Amino acid sequence: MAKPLVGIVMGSKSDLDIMQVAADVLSEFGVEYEIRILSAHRTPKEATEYIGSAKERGLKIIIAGAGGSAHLAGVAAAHTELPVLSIPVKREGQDHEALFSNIAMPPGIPLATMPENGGKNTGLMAIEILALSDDNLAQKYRAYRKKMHDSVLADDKNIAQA
Ligand code: RP5
Repeated sequence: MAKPLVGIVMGSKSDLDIMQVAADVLSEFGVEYEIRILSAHRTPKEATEYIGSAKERGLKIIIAGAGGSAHLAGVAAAHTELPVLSIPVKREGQDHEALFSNIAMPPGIPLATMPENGGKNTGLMAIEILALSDDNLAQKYRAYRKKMHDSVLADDKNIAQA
């Protein structure tokens, strides 16, 4: 089995439905990943140990997701030189606090904040980054984009003929 390249970490089991979407994208492209539940607040030592050792364990990207104050992604960015992609988790009835928290990082510690609940595009962004140094993955990604392109043109043709 290939070594995991992406670490997916979330603050709570309740974030899993959102984070699983990113994991499924990685699976679709055959990219191995780790998936963990580690909280910046409830398990701070374990969370920072996991993130702090990610690079030497061979991971290339961290995807971190949390809701509410959503400190996990920012804390992750502070503990690694790897790119960290954040998914702000937003539930019904909540405001945009997770998103606002994640875009308010101090200069010097970058965090790539993706859309609220944006599991799919976050998974695809990880694929784009990994594809920069993996021709096989780049080819798969090109095919994915072409399929999407062709499907829109097929829809267009159908609607024009209706
Ligand atoms: C955050 O608080 C978690 O990431 C989750 O989005 C939210 C609620 O957590 P639970 O109370 O459902 O465990 O830290």
